[in-house]
Amino acid sequence: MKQSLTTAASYGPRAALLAAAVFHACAESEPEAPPTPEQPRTPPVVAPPDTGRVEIPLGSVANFDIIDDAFVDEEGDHNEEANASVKVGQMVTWTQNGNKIHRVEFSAVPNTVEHADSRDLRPGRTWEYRPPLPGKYVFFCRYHEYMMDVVIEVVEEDS
Ligand SMILES: [Cu+2]
Repeated sequence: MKQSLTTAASYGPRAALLAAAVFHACAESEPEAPPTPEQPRTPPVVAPPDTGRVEIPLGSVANFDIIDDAFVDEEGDHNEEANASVKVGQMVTWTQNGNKIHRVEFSAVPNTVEHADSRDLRPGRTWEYRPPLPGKYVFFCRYHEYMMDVVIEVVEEDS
């Protein structure tokens, strides 16, 4: 009994070392799996230059930047000083570069025009709107009372 215990003890560590050595050798000689035809690599996505700003949607004619806590027009004017002038059907956009949630709503639109609403705009989102009729459109942020009275003048398409 004593003999077999001694034998086991003397073989034990050696066996463990051997196993470790074999495992190590295997791990080192394991070749890197080459990409197979069955698993094609995803083509690289061409990312726009990272300016840290939300990209203005293609086709935008007038954009309002949303920051905390203002709408900023393309001249850099804020809130009630901000404005834009577009033609009927042209695309007006908003880029959400703030950290809060904002929500664009119209407080004044021409008669018969529906009061549009962006719903919640989280940071990084954009919203676009095409005024359907000429006239004066006024928008504000539902969540921030200091973000208000921004005017969009909309004129006939051919004027
Ligand atoms: Cu807001």
